[in-house]
Amino acid sequence: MRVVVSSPRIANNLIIRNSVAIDTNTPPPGIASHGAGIYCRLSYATITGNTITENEVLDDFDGSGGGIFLAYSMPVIEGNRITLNHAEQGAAIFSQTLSAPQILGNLIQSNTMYAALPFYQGSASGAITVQQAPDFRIEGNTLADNTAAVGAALNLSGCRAGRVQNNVITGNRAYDPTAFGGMAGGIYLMVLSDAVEPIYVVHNTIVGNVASNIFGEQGGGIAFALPAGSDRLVIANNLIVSNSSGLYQTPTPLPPDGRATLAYNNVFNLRSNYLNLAPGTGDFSVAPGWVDAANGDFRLAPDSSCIDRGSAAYTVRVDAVGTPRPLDGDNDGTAAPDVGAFEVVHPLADSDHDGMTDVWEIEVLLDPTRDDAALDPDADGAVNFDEWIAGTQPRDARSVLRLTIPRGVGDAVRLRWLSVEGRTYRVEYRDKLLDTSGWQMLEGERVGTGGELVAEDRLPSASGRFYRLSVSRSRL
Ligand SMILES: [Ca+2]
Ligand SMILES: [Ca+2]
Ligand SMILES: [Ca+2]
Ligand SMILES: [Ca+2]
Repeated sequence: MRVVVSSPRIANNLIIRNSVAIDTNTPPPGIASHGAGIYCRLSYATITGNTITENEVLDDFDGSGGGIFLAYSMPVIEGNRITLNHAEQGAAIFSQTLSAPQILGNLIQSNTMYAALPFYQGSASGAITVQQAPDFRIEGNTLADNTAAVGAALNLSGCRAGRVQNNVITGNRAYDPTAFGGMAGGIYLMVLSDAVEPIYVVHNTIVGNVASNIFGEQGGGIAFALPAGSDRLVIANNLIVSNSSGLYQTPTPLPPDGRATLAYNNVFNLRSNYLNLAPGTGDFSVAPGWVDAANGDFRLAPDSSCIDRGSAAYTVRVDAVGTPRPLDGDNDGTAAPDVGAFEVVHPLADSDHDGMTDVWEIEVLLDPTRDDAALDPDADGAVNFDEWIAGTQPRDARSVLRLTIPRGVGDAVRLRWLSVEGRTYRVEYRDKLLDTSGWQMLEGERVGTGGELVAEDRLPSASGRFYRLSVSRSRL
């Protein structure tokens, strides 16, 4: 598919087994073959929900973009499965000069160039390669099992601004079949001094990636190059764990190299954690404790020491699955972001101290990070805190506690309301609003069933009577 000067929506397609051979028409022969799955030029494409698999660019000189190629484009690439594609550079996605891609929530797995010496020498740069972007966002993706010589999952060079956040980067391997190369199993960055903003690498879970070669370790997790005078790289709140090694800064011939800002990363790897650089402020090194690493579930276990250990200065508003940050994941009364891509929700915590638990606020789409108890977003007359007590939905005006009192009284008054399980109700009455004897209970307390409840007043006052319904949360 070739897209030029347009903003198409490319959704829910299967794009499979397309092949771009070596381009013999563009002089000099044998160069410039790009975009076997989708080729975008001057395009604002929205590319969502596609499966893009087993596509190949066979040019082993500078072929790029086995899955998707971008030139002068600003696409949103979201929620796709991009697997088993082949190209020399960017086997999954290659983004060329002046493209500003947003790559969100995709599965990018097992992309690489063929390695069959002497014809094919594997991928030179990683599954997603972004070069000289004015800006980019790579967020919430799973990048797994990709192979390339430099930056097996991500290779980001000469970009002027951008963010890599909330990604899970696992099982990628920096490998060059000539056996001399292999740098940055997870992420490779080269940041020049003309970057207009820092490149932010924050809240990623980078685990089990490899960059071992005959020279030793060159950044199983992350490797970066900062020429002298370049310091616009922030690496914070990441889990960099169980990689062959942690962070590696390439030495440049003429020191001093630029310095990256490292902060609040957990760097805990098989061999060296830091090569050619020092730990940053708040960096630490412990086994994180996963939910189920064997099955690829890299959320933090409930007792993980990475909970609430991140820095608010470098956080992202939501985690990889949309859970708001920061939450009080250890329920000690203070909320702070967790390190890595996922925020832990403690079953009892109330991070914003507004009386409603995080679990419930997330379930009913309220904000668990700020006091919104007194708001009434569905305008049904019940504020959020009252809906929490009543067990009704704060974003659904039809869901509200209301006592229905029939007009026209016969020999008995039947009062009705919709009940909720786990709640206890009492109906009370008085004959005059200013009755000094106070409210009298009608019948006993009633336990919510999830259905309608009826209370019957068999001796209504002939001159009129006031009723009220109160609700409380039953004990758990
Ligand atoms: Ca937290
Ligand atoms: Ca709360
Ligand atoms: Ca309401
Ligand atoms: Ca409501």
